[in-house]
Amino acid sequence: MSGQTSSDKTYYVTTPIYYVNDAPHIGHAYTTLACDVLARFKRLDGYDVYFLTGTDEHGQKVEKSAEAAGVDPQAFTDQVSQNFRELADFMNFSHDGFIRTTEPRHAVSSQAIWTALKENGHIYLGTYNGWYAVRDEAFYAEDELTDGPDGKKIAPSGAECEWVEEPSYFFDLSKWQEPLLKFYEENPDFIAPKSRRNEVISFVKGGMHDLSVSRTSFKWGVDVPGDEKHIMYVWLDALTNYITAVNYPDQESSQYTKFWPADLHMVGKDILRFHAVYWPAFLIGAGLAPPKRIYAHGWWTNEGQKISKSVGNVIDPREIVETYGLDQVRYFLMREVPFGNDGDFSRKSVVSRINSELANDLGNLAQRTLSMVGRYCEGVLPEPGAYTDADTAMLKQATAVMDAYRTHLDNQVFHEALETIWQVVRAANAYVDQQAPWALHKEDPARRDTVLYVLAETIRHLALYIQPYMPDSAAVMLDQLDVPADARDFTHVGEGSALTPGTTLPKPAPVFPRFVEEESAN
Ligand code: ME8
Repeated sequence: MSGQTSSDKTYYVTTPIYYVNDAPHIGHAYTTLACDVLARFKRLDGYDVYFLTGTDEHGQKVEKSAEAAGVDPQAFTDQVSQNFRELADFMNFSHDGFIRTTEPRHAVSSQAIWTALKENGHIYLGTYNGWYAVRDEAFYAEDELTDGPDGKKIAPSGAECEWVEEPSYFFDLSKWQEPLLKFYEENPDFIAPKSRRNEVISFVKGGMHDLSVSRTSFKWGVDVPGDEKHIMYVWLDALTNYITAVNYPDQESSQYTKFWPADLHMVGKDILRFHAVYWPAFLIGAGLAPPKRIYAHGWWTNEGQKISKSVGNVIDPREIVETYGLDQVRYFLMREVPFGNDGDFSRKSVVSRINSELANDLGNLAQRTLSMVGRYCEGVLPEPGAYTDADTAMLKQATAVMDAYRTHLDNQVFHEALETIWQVVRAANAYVDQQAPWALHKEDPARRDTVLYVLAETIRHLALYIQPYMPDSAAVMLDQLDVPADARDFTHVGEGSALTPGTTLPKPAPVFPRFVEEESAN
């Protein structure tokens, strides 16, 4: 990636901050999971990581939800924000920070970026006349809308729009076409995947209107400095969370100098425009560095249907975790869909991946290897003899994964990284079948020992690799091989940290049980 400097060993990754008007669902879990995998990977790879998530608590949508619930907006957000923290806990997310936009430090930071934009001549006072969709918290031009039933105007997202006419401050977005196109050109990795980059470029080439960045008709937001009749547009406030969390406006602070610009803002495709167009314009306009990369992933459907509260098919992450197991769900979400594409959540596919890839391929490999160590070697890891070509090839394939793994995750190709790891799993299963240690047991115990040792070393590597995706299961596998806690990061890939022959291993237990459907299910 471009633009990396001497602080190469730091990594700042963020999720969107989620609106508190809704219960957390699988889509939110998905985005944060992807960031969690990256954060865990980078920590294991020696980086100083800051992984941020949080909640977006201002704006008309939240104000209306609070009103509907009959509570004051702050009490409402306190309560609903907690649901997102709980989601993060039970999904085993390893975030370093959880930001809420109603925190006092965030008002300071949002007002500071506003002031910088104003001082740099990018904000002016006018009147906004136009269409606004509360659900999207977004303004739309007339020609983007269609006519819905009852003569309502409908945004491309399907949200209803209302006509807004009020005094407003504007950001001079219309002047940003050339600077942004130049920025995209000079930073070809800024927007990923490529197809999304092309979409953004053609949007910007189409020309942009100035952006209304304040509202006067409701109160739930950050006050505009110097003009308290106005509150800041919720997206300007929301995007600023990424710098609030690293201590902006204190640009001298170690947190800021260490982590800004962020390495990656992970978002869903629905909010790419805000991140890839408005956000770099705001930052550059305020004299700040834009983030290094925005990745817009695809959209989940449920058994082929769009997920929506009104359809009543929202997938509750807690329910699926309780049904299938946490690491199983984490694996499925990262493996099922080529990252970046839309994907379908199908229970049949979940079960199929659990049973074939986790239980059969990886679980069985570990279980049968460790049981043979138990049965044939009294649970003591045997001493290997001289390696054959097949042994060397097996070990080489196991250690060689690391380079490809790094590249895949630097490009956010999560499913390919897993596929690379599973090539080793399949090769190891083929190796067991070919070497047949059970047949060697009587005839050639020395050779049997070598084969079991090579397998144990291969499993050690597999367990190291799967840690970012399935941390708990990986820990159990590493415990079963008696790998010390301080020998589990990626510097321990390779033969320098090979298992010590003669170690007594704990009694193995299956890590990935098969999922058995209830009788009533078909
Ligand atoms: O947009 N499939 O918050 P939000 C995949 N507050 N991902 C999904 C999804 C689905 N079906 N549904 C939601 C906001 N997501 C703003 C963000 S950031 C400065 C402000 C995920 O609660 C996906 O990451 O509506 C999407 O971008 C995000 O949730 C939207 O969350």
